[in-house]
Amino acid sequence: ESHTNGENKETRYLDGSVRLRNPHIELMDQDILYHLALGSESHDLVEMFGDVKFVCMGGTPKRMESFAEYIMSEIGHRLPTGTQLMDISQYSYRYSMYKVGPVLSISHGMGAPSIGILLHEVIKLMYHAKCRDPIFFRIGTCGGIGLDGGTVVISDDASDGMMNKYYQVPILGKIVKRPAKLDKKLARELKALSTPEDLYDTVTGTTMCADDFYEGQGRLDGAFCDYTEAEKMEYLERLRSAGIKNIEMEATTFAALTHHAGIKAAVVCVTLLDRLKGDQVCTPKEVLVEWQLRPQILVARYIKRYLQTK
Ligand code: R2B
Ligand code: URA
Repeated sequence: ESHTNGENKETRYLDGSVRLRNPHIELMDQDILYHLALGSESHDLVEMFGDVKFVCMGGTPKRMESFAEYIMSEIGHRLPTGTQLMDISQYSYRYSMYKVGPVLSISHGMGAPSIGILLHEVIKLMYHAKCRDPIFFRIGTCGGIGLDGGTVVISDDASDGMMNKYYQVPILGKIVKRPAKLDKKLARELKALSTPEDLYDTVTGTTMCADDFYEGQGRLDGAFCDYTEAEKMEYLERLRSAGIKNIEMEATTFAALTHHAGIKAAVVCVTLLDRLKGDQVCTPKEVLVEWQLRPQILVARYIKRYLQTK
């Protein structure tokens, strides 16, 4: 048995602050954001995070630390004298979080459960801190379908491995399906920020979100494989015909939970390889590091543009 959650209306207050779709939270004496090592009573969340406008998430702590450094120089933000960039969630030993003025840079780990837990807590953080109209970005990596390695893919839609455009999660013994919707206007605005001078392509399309890196993405190089190369190629061609440009592991969860919370969101990933040509990531590390800057550059352009026109 399953049911689909209704569309979200009135998910934000009139001033743009995030309204929680959970009546229990405001009845609690305190809310401990366990995996962030923060709490509504132990920390002054309004003081610490009230000015946050952009939440940028990506898989690894290292990449999100360097994104924080990068965005700091891009927006010309200066830390108060005598202070340095630090991991606010250091003592959670789970996720890393950096704050640079209006920008939060947070690592989300790999896969739906990891980013799902984080999103619950970050959405509550937005609520406790009274952040107004925050915009969420996932800046990540992926496998491309018929795209050269190093191509930037902006998702305008997200589907799971069964080509369903929702995020599915068992709740109280029932499968709940939440529409995995991304902000198409935001995706178009990001696309418009790519330029012919970029030495790589930036494309828009549907992103497939798998629950596994190997069999779940049709790879032949996992510890197990019970299909043939021809079957793999047939599946990838089927994805390609459906407009799927890339495969990663968080897009449906990210799209569905932000949409459910009424938060504008976009997914921008760089392809590490063309899955029509292979399975192993064999590009040298230095090249991968350079490629991983590309989604960051695009999102930084958006943030800079936004802050300038305000
Ligand atoms: C992309 O890269 C990771 C797997 O290597 C996963 O988090 C994803 O979505
Ligand atoms: N991340 C994925 O999930 N898949 C890839 O092929 C590359 C990065």
